[in-house]
Amino acid sequence: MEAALWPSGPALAAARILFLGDYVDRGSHGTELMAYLLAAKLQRPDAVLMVRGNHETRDIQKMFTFYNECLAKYGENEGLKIWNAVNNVFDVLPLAAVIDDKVFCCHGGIPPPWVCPLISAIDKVPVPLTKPAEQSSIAWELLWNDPIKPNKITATLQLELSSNEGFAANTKRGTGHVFDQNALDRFLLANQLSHVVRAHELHQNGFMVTLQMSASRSPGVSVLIIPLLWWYQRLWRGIARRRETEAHASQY
Ligand SMILES: [Mn+2]
Repeated sequence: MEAALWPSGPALAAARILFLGDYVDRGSHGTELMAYLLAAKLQRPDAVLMVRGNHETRDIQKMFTFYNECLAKYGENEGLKIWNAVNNVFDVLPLAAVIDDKVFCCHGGIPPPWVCPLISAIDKVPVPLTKPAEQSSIAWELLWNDPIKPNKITATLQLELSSNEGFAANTKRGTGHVFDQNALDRFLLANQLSHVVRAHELHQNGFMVTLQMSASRSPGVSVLIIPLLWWYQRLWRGIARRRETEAHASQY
């Protein structure tokens, strides 16, 4: 990914790029990263695509770092304006994307069927969505959910999963749900999809396959975890390096 994107940057890369959220609260360069991504988006709106993550919400940023980052960098007045302006963008970001009618992408995970029977229901989530927790349970599930690996399922959890169509309370996060293989299979079948790609968890290797398709279905991968945090950090380090090089060159 880095080799394909970095030489030209997202705006000129010979690909369309879908970012999967959590652009802020991840280090001290949230404002710079957003300026960079939005500049790329303005240059090539059709090729730079962004979905919303759970950190693209005001309450979370106040609990984490982005709110204070804006105020510390730009002062109480301008900082608040900038923070609000960035969040006004977050309020209208899509919550999910489908690639080639087959690959479902979101930040957290699939929503339970009693909240979202078919993915067409996502189109009815209000826009702008200023308070996802209060305004839309579909949005909240897409932002927060996690898959659970079979080897992490205890007997108690299995009972809860079995009686809730493969979903159980997400105790690690304190909100949203975890979902199992059965939930994933039902979701893919109901929506005629082949894969789910999501973010929300960091993996040092760059990605991780969490759940495989059931043997009765076509072989392949059904959930991928893409650690965008890792890539954003590399992206930002790359920008910083390039600036240093340019600053160095301009001295001579
Ligand atoms: Mn997240």
